[in-house]
Amino acid sequence: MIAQVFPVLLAFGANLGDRGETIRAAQAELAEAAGLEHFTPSPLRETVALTMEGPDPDAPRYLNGVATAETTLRPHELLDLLQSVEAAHGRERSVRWGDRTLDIDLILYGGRVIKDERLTVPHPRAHERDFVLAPWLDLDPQAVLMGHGRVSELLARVGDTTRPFTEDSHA
Ligand code: PH2
Ligand code: MG
Ligand code: MG
Repeated sequence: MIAQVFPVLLAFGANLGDRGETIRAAQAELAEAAGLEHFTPSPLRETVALTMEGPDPDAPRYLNGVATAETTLRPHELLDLLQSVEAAHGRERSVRWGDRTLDIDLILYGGRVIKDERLTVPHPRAHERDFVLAPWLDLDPQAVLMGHGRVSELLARVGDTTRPFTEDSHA
């Protein structure tokens, strides 16, 4: 039997360590992973840390990006893969929304709606996060977030506080 293929959107974030190196290394691992094809990363953006108390300009800044891909993995298999890559890059899960070396979130999985203890898809806050919307728009100016509409309009509504990140600026 031929496995079904689902388009997915992944979001990447890091605000500790060599952020760009970590995200690009994680993306290279995912691009090679079994069950993920056509892995296409966005440019990275420099963003202010959003904490439980709101944006914190004094916290270490994040680099954020997204990637599109196609997968034959089931949602929880893909989540296992993402969490294994996070763990390989020193991710510790202690403080909610705390500083981290690497966060990889599953934003969209085909047109599926998933809600359980481990996974909520579409990601419940993607529509209000410039650090997800802006790099996604870089990758796909026509992008639409299921349930919320055009990414260009969502980003205009929330306001874009992100900054382009030039990856060769510190090479
Ligand atoms: N991720 C969080 C909490 N806050 N802030 C920025 N700028 N970027 C993130 O990726 C981010 C965040 C929880 O996952
Ligand atoms: Mg996250
Ligand atoms: Mg996460």
